[in-house]
Parts: sequence; C-alpha cells; structure tokens
Amino acid sequence: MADQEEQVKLYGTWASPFSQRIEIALKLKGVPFEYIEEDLTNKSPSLLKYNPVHKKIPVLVHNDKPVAESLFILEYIDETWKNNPILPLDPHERAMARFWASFIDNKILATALKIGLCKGEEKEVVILEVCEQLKMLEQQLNGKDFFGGDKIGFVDIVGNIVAFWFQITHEVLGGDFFTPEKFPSLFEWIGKLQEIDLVNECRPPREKHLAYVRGKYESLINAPK
Ligand SMILES: N[C@@H](CCC(=O)N[C@@H](CS)C(=O)NCC(=O)O)C(=O)O
Repeated sequence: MADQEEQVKLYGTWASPFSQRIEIALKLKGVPFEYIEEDLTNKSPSLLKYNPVHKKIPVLVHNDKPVAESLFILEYIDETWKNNPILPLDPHERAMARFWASFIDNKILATALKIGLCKGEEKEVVILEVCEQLKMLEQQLNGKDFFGGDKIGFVDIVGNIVAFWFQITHEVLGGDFFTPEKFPSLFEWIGKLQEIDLVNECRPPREKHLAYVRGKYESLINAPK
C-alpha cells in the first residue's frame, strides 16, 4: 500500500471515460489521491508539462512522476499497489486482458466514433462493423459476471467506455442497435457494474452527461468542413 508520504494526483475531466478508468482503479486499490479537473479548452501548464506528447488527460502524477495514457496508467497502478489485482496473475490471461482492452480502444471505440460522422449506407456499414466487434467482446464474458471473472478487472475497467459512454452516445445518436435484446450478456454485465458503488461514484450524473455528449455531437456536426 501507499506510504503516508506518497502524493498521488490525477488530472482528468468529469465526462471522460478515460479518467474514470483511473478513478475506478485508484478507488479499487484504496489509494488516496487528489483529483484535478482540467479545462480542455484551456489546458493548464501542469497538464502540458506532465503530458507534453499527447497533451491529454488522464495523467497520473505519483510523487511528481507523471504517467500518461489510461491503459499504461492502469498497469502502473497495478504494479505499484499490489492489493486487489486488476490484471490476472497468469501470464496468458494477462496477455488476453491486454488484448481485449486494446480491442476496446483501437477497434470498438475507433469504429464507434465514426458513426456520428457518416450518413445513409455508409453509416449502416459502420454500425454493422461495431455490432460485430461488440459481439466479439460479448463472447469473452462467456457466462461470467465480469470479464475479470467474479470481480472487476482490467477489461471491465477499460470497458466502462462501452458500458457508459457508448450507451449515452448511442442514445444521443438515436441508435437502435445497442440493446439488451442484441447484446444480452453485455447488458447483464453493465447491470453488474452498476451494482458496484465505487464504479457508480466515478460515473457522471446521467442527465448532465447526456447534455454534454449532445453538445459535443452538435458542435461536431455543425463545425465548418
Ligand atoms: N488514449 C488516451 C485517450 C485520452 C483522451 O482522448 N483524452 C481526451 C479527453 S476524453 C483529451 O484529453 N483530449 C484533449 C485533446 O485532445 O486535446 C488514453 O487512453 O488515455
């Protein structure tokens, strides 16, 4: 566990599923931390100093040493505070957890982000693609409550983006494909996540989140081409 002397700071923004991942992990480990809300329209000198490459949140700063990129931060947290492991201990299971976490960000998220930007037939193709990817992810649950087994782990924490951000975005876009009928196991999993207090503590209030995502989407489609 962390020494009394240790200083842990998280630079994040309230609506970001990426900074929520880090909040969930720190709470799971019981690591006290200072949360610093960033204004991404006016990034702080500290954020630019700590993440000069991507200039993005989240950034974890542990005793003045920064770590950027949510997947790497999760690994850092798991290696630094050993209680309540996030990654499986078995090397093959660890590799698989990393594989599916990367699949969520590099495939599902990357495809989902295209949905709001295209129309007609092109949009249908993208929706089919994301549904296939979500099915592949769903199959990984394979009768388990969580991707991590009987408790949340790496893929569950990374998957918060599917569970919460994706659901809200789907609603804003007026989608009809991300439903419990089409993805029963994923929705059961979302239900299980919602039973976990510390996960709920890290989620933004639904109405506020909906309004934020709606605003983002409108400014995206109204942006000069
Ligand atoms: N791959 C990054 C993504 C983080 C990310 O996209 N952060 C967004 C907020 S949700 C950001 O800081 N955007 C600011 C910018 O792009 O200028 C991670 O996993 O941490």
